Amino acid sequence: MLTDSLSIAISELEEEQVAVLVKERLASGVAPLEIVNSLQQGMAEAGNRFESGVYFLGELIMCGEIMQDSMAVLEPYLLGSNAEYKGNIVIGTVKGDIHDLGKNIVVMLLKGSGYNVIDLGVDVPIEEFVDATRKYQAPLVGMSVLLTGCQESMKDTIAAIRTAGLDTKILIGGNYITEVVRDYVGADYFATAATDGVRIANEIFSL
Ligand code: B12
Repeated sequence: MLTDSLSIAISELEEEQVAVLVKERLASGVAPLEIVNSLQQGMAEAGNRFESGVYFLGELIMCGEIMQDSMAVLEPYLLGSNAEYKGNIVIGTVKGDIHDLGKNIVVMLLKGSGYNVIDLGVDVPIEEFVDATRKYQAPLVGMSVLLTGCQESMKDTIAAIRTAGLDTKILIGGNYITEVVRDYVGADYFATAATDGVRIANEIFSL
């Protein structure tokens, strides 16, 4: 049961109310990531309604658009300003999956923490991950997945990176990822929140 008014507003697709609440919270000093969390919880509820047949694809699209508008407002607060350069990270949403709102938040936070992020976008073919990892000699590759059906393409992508002999750590993220998924697809780390992704990246780059 949602109790946060912002989570409720986005789950109810109340576009104007979401915009008002995001601005109000920023103005009253609420941390931008806390605002992202509220939005994320509301979107998960919209997803549940979709799953149970209360919402249809149109509502899901609308929900995504409201989130995108909110992120445009939050972006300047999430992108830190003068972090020192730490290194290259390749990131993308795996083949077959076009969800990118969560990945884009991770990209923003990593950039704000000083990383040079090579964002390959969504529905990324296996070879593109392999080629970019090689080209940028990235010590870390991030992969996003929200569709359970795309676990196999994530597994294949990771296998291809390993087979190519590239010396890189692989971090997977998405809201349903667990240790079991990490082990199944052969990744090194997993995260279900963008902030955990940044913490893991910092650990890897300080090794
Ligand atoms: C918005 C949305 C859409 C939008 C996406 C818009 C966009 N540009 O991304 C649209 C309408 C396009 C869409 C389409 C579909 N969707 Co959809 N969608 C959602 C919804 C409601 C919200 C996702 C979201 O953006 N959340 C907000 C962000 C901020 O959260 P997040 O993605 O979890 O990301 C956070 C973390 O997970 C983490 N993270 C994410 N990636 C990464 C990567 C790394 C490296 C790290 C460190 C961290 C990390 O950090 C983020 C911030 O903390 C979810 C519901 C849900 N529970 O997630 C369903 C959901 C994911 N969709 C679902 C489905 C079924 C579909 C469709 C198949 C529907 C259809 N019949 O066509 C299509 C698939 C299209 C495709 N090929 O990919 C299902 C998946 C079910 C399953 N088991 O696979 C869900 C779970 C809904 C449901 N409960 O049924 N969807």
